[in-house]
Amino acid sequence: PRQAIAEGAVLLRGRALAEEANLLAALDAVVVAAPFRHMVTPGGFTMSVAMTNCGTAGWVTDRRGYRYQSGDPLSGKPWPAMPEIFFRLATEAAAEAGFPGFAPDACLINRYEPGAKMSPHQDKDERDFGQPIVSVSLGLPATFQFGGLSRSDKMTKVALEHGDVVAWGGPARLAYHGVLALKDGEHPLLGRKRINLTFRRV
Ligand code: MD3
Ligand code: FE
Repeated sequence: PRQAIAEGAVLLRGRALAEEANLLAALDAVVVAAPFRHMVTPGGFTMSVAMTNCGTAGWVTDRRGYRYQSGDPLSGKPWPAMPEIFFRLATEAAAEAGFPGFAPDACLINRYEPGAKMSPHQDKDERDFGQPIVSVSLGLPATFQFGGLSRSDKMTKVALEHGDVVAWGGPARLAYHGVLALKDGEHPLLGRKRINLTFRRV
């Protein structure tokens, strides 16, 4: 089922479920090579969401700013390659959502434990806002919120569950969005956490 949740934002409920075992195995391999860490924002705050990356570029933040870089600052080595199963899911889901030709080079992996949240922000560290963003939710459900192009625009909430895939493009690409504090719970495959894979062309 394909559901428009805003202009340019398409929710594919359960789209990742058929591949859940393969996705989790690939995720484990990435995390062995590049462990999750809590990054620090330019303002000096440690993020409650733990992050890592795979692909030829990875998103990082530190006291110097936000950017994409080819290497993991923890190891000094390149980020792990994007697993084929990740790339295929992202490109196929994008095409189904109306964004053919999407070829992500970066996958940011966010880990939420109970209480972790992401305050409303825009994704604007990429060069071409004509490219969509694809996100895959795994594990515990979260309340996602998105608004308009201005921080003060009213926000709409949507529950994102294990296996849901969302493509954000067109007029939704620069929308403010965030994730409310994760409620505690136990997911049969992932335990007490939520994982979000965010695919981008940077
Ligand atoms: C809507 N992550 O990493 S993914 C992020 O669930 C981020 O971890 C959230 O926001 C998470 O930057 C949300 C969904 C998402 C990603 C990008 C968007 C929604 C978006 C860009 C524009 C509008
Ligand atoms: Fe974002």
